[in-house]
Amino acid sequence: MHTIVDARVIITCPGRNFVTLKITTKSGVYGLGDATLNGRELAVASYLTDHIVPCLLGRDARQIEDIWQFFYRGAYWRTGPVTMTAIAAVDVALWDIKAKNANMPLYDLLGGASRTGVMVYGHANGKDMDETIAQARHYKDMGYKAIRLQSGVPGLASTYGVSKDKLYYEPADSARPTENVWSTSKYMPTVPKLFAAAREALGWEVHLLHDVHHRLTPLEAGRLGKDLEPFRPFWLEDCTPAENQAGFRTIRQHTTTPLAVGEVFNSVWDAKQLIDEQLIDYIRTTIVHAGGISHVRRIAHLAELNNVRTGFHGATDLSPVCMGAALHFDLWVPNFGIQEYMRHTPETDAVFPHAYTFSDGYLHPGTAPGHGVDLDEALAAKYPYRAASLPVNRLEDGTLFNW
Ligand code: KDG
Ligand code: MG
Repeated sequence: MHTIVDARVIITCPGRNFVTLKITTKSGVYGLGDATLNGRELAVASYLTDHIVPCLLGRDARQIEDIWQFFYRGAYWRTGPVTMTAIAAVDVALWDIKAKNANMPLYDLLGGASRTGVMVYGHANGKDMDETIAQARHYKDMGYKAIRLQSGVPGLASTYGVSKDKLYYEPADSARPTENVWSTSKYMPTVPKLFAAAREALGWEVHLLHDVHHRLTPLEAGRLGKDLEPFRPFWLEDCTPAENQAGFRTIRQHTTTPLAVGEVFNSVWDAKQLIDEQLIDYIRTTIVHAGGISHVRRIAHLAELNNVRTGFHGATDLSPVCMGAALHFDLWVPNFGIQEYMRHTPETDAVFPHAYTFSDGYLHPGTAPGHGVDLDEALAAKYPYRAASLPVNRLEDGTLFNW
């Protein structure tokens, strides 16, 4: 009855590419897991189809932990975004099945609701400060309690993270990567000005966030954090690349602005020093890119011991399946901080009918058994895969840059 009899990868592009794993058991119950890795969708699809599915068929779907360990420890080549995204898809699909069999919403199976809703933040983007503030007002009017502010930088033609879309966020804009130009000296003074204007326009009740997208050195990040302190930011995100975790000690020595990191992490090992030494305040590692619920749960527990809260990545390139699973996790996890929420297009929402709802700045995962997100396969088949890459950055002298 619990034997896995089918596991299939479904790729669809209702505006952007999404990869979904569908696992079915002998009794006919199925579960869905997101396997989308922006710009590398086909690599994960191949990893699943060629290496995981043949080992999954015939296993007992109830043995989530053993299956997770098999694919993690048994792979020899451990961790990495492609591997961990593929493992996450299996893990989330199996949790979905377990919760459906138990006739429980996933959050109940995890330990029950710890809060009535999940506070989310959206992105206010603008080509300049005025446009960003106008967009932030719009989010506030929609009920958002937290808003990320990103603005174009005078003198730079385009800036990563400042998308033309307003409610969605899609930086993968062409098959071959677009090349943006970056200047730290042009960027640095713009952010405190933006925050000063935002406090003036929006008041002090609303939480304000900013994403640096890994563009600064630790010392520069410390300076930016200090410059932002008077405006009480909720967090400063990805202010420096985190491969060198010790670099965050420098930032901590210079600022009390809370720090958020981890959307590109795929394992607890990427964050261990940051969390152990309390060098960050929010861990952003997502369920889809870090081995699923089984592994992110370990990261969250380690974080809890060190006063670090969760703040999961939730841009438009994470599918509704990931969002559904994340919201169940968020509703349960004791050390929840905030959840990013950039919406999906109506086409995507139609392909992935879901139980989660937004109201007054909070999302709720709904009470449907499982994670509450489904996939309309017939509709999905109408949107074939389209290659799209994330941009790269160069400095003004042409140096390829991405710290
Ligand atoms: O795929 C990459 C995007 O999801 C990323 O640029 C989004 O930085 C991001 C964010 O914080 O949402
Ligand atoms: Mg980010």
